[in-house]
Amino acid sequence: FFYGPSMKKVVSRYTELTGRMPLPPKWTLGNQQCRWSYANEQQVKDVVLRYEKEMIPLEAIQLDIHYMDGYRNFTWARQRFPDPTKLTKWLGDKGVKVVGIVDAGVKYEPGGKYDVYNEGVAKNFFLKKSNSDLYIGKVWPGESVFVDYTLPDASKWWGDLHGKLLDTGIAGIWNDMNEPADFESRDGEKWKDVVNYDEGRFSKHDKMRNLFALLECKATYEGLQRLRPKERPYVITRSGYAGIQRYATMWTGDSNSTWASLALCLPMFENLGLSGETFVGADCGGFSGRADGELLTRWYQVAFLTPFLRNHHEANGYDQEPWRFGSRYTDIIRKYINLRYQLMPYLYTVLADANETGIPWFRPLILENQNDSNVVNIEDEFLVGSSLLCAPILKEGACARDLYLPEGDWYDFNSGIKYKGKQYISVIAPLDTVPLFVKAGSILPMAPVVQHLSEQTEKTAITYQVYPDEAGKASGQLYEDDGNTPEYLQGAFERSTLEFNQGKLSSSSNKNKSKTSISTTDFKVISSK
Ligand code: NBV
Repeated sequence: FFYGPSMKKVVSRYTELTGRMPLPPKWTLGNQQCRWSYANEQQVKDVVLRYEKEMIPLEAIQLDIHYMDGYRNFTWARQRFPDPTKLTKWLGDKGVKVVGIVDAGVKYEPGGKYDVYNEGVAKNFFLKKSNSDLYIGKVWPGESVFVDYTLPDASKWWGDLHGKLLDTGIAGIWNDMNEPADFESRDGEKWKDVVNYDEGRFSKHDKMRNLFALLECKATYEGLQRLRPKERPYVITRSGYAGIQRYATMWTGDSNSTWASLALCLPMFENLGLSGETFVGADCGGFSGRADGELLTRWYQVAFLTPFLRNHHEANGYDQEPWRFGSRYTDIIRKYINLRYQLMPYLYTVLADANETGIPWFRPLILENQNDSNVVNIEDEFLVGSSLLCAPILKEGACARDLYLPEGDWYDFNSGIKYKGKQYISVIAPLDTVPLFVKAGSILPMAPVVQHLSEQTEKTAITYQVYPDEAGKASGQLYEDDGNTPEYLQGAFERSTLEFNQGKLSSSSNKNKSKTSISTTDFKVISSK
């Protein structure tokens, strides 16, 4: 039982118990692109070149199951990806990282040359039935076996296997199908006879099912830590359990390319955040079915403010990259991805807050306004941190909407118009506009638009947008670190407190406690209209 009484306190205490999200590498906050599947090297290169041509920032390509040889984990299909190291180097030179999928099922291949299967069998690392036979399920590789992650040696072995992928230049791991999914036992009935080691208790699957993905991600995360101790691991998972935030970020699985699915993103992200998992997102544009230009654009107007921003789509021959529906839509999508990169100092600070306190990035209004009965059921607006409020368009054809502004004064980010809070307002929002508001009294640290986050270095000039309250004051925070190593855990970061008063902006930090004034050329005070 977690006593608050504030909701923030409850989330904070809950994550104190189940763990808080370690900071992922900063590049994971950039724009990512995926497809089931980019099936060969040329397709990957073409997509990246098109991103360059369109001048849309791109941080990573996620490779789905077709990069593997016959869906065998930790292998590459050499006929289609002849030289993976050369490919990841080519992409790396363009500032683009590669994330590779790893499925839960391991190809069952007795007498074959698949070393992962052979070793796992020899070492007794795969799950068995009560009669001691291997449990064989059916997934992408056909007949498949699954690791018993409750065996400490099996987990270590699995983690170490990722060296094969890292050696080819893979930067992050995507854990899919880890419910675990099984085409022959979708209800899990067949799994009931599966026995897990479970510290010598030899527990049945009924008790252990929820731990499968958690322990798989733990094994993966710890493997990446051992293999690359100087870099923060990046794992993304489809399934999880209480505490999954310690090991993996998450996306919401196979959503539909529909307006209803887009609308569902908001409560899903909010609930995940309130459950401790802050780094979340959905397949931008939806996974199954067909979006159109309007839906894809409106989806980006939500996704540009979610921690995980990745366009992904199923294997039905229907492309969904940002340029898919023509320049009218591409231009708007670019505008919002650019805005995300501009807001990066603010967003990274919000992420660091989540790491320190457990309070999520993507917040329902009630988390900040617990005593306002008007916000209890609002699930078509959200907050990012406590300063930004977004009321996206979630209905086809809509170019305007009503929304509620909670207590305080709010500046329209687009027009600068200031509104009183605790009231409903109507706003116009043509396709190139998402209703976005900044709470009076806030300061947004901003960075220039870049094509890759690595171009926003420590030397990048941060500028500040100041939104004064009625007394002419504002405050904010800025968190900065190297964005890549775990050294922030040893204090290698700078957290600045920003204060605006009587027309002057000053900053003091954990490194430089005395107040330093910020040059007037580096900040802009938004005057209310
Ligand atoms: O690996 C293929 C897909 C993947 O694209 C998707 O993101 C996952 O959620 N995967 C599911 C398996 C296919 C399910 C139909």
